[in-house]
Amino acid sequence: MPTPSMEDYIEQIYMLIEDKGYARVSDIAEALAVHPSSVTKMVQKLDKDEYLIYEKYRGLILTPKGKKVGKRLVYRHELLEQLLRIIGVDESNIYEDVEGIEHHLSWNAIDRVGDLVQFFEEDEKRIEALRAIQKRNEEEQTT
Ligand SMILES: [Mn+2]
Repeated sequence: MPTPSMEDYIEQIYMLIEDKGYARVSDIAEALAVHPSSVTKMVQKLDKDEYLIYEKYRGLILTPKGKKVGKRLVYRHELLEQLLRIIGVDESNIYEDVEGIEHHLSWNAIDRVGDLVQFFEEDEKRIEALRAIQKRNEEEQTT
């Protein structure tokens, strides 16, 4: 099982490769706001754990295991963003909130969040009903 920090790296590397076709140490460092030497260290660990293959001058590629995990991590992040958006969390909080919770939910909980997002998306009226409750609560707070 990857640690939260390993998950952040695998997630970023997967997204970089999806976007640009490659993931350089410098790009990963920038995306995660960490020092390149930390990236090198982590990439070596991820290589040892068979999530990727790292060759100093040739860059890195994800193994099938790394791709599978990366895909799930990106899905999890996007799903949690969808959830927070649906429940009406301010857009400016969404990214950081997801970064704060994503590593701490079981895959079982993620699957159930998936059901909940689907529940709202299948019928616009359900979102409207939630918004009505939120409006009522806000009005109660200000009176
Ligand atoms: Mn994330």
